Amino acid sequence: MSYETKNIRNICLIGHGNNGKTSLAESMLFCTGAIDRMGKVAEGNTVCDYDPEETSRQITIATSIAPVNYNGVKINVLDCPGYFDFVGDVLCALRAVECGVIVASAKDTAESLSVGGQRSWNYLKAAKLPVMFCVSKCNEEHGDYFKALETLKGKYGGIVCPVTIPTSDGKGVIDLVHNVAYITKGAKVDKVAVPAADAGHVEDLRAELMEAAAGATEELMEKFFETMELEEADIIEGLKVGIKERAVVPVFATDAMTNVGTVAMLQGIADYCPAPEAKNDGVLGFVFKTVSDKFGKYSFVKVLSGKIAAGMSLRNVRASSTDKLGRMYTMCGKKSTEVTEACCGDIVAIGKMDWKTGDTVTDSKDDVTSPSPSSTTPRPTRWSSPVRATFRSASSAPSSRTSTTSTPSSSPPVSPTVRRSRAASRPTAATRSSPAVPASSATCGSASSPRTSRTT
Ligand SMILES: Nc1nc2c(ncn2[C@@H]2O[C@H](COP(=O)(O)OP(=O)(O)O)[C@@H](O)[C@H]2O)c(=O)[nH]1
Ligand SMILES: [Mg+2]
Repeated sequence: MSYETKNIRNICLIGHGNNGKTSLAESMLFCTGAIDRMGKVAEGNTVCDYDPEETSRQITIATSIAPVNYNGVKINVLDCPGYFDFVGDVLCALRAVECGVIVASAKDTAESLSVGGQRSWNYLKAAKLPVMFCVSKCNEEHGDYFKALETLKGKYGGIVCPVTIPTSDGKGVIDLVHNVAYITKGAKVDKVAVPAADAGHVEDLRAELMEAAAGATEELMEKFFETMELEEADIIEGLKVGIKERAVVPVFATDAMTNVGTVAMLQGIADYCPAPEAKNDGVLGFVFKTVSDKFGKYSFVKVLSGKIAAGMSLRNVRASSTDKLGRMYTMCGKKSTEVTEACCGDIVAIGKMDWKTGDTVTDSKDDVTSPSPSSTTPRPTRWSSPVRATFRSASSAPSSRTSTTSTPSSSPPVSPTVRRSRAASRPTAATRSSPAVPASSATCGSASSPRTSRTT
């Protein structure tokens, strides 16, 4: 199936380990029919945690990609590791997405939002990427969505606003924008009227949402002040603009185990997440991840301009070599499906290329410059977690993998906004840009992961 740029969304799931990112990706695949049986992390059979190290430890070690086709929109979901030993892979993922979804647990709210959540927030802020929150495990015992929401508001202020909330009976979620409930039965979802038991609460939260959406533009604010209400189309417009500008941070409720809230969240991503920028200035791609394992060697490329098609030859700017492309694939975890093209904004895996993470590839003979690193990058600090200790002692891999190489360079993930503004200041039209190449790009997403232990 071929897509247009306007129908592509690239998001990453980040946040504290164990908060439910991999399970949410699995639920997204299940609810959209990409898989007919839902795997479980504890059983080692999820799409995204496929490496033996991951299945045995029941944690995500390297970023996996799950393309989710939701009503004609291709949502490339990048499921990132939660433990910061593997932060290199998280930073690589940030360079390929237009929005970061921080997954926070409705259970153990304080813990799940403190370390991992705050770090994720800092990374997204430095990358100037829009943020969404997903409060997971809403149906788990002691899971409390509203407590998590209050904690988020306390930490990040009034820009945080709920878009979906759980129904009081735990059977679904209420979409506050459209004022409907999504009641979940297995993979199926019924859209019904808001249950009477939740109606009063919903009214208050909708008023809050309207106010947040109104703040996105002056025009919407004026409309809002006239009637103290906004129409549905205006709320949507306000959310889209506000999210893109990081002036609104929406919060979604999910429970991956029961698939509650998953479809409503996919709808929200399709509706409010920015699509990649559509550029047609020759072919330009950025290698944000390289994997070499028993399943094959793949270079994961984000298409920044034009279209990458099978049979093309592209010039690797770093290596000054022109290479004929190997076979192209859409990857879903470890499963590869051959494709013949990838449109601007999409992510494609290209087999058997001698490329490295951080490389820029192009069809142009002109110089392609990479913007210099911004000084705003958060430098990931050393983080000693129990996992690291376990990992070191249990793994046959050299300990250097987790000690220094998972701490990437000081170069940042560069957001499209930064790229655009930098591109605008460049002197010649012929010069095109790609995200910054980290000073130690060869380490980005590499040595921290056994799955990508031969990553270059
Ligand atoms: N009850 C419940 N458990 C969940 C949910 N999401 C994840 N879990 C469990 O929480 C644990 C960690 O989930 P995982 O998806 O690996 O979290 P990640 O580290 O953020 O990717 C696993 O045992 C999951 O089965 C949820 O929505 N509800
Ligand atoms: Mg995971």
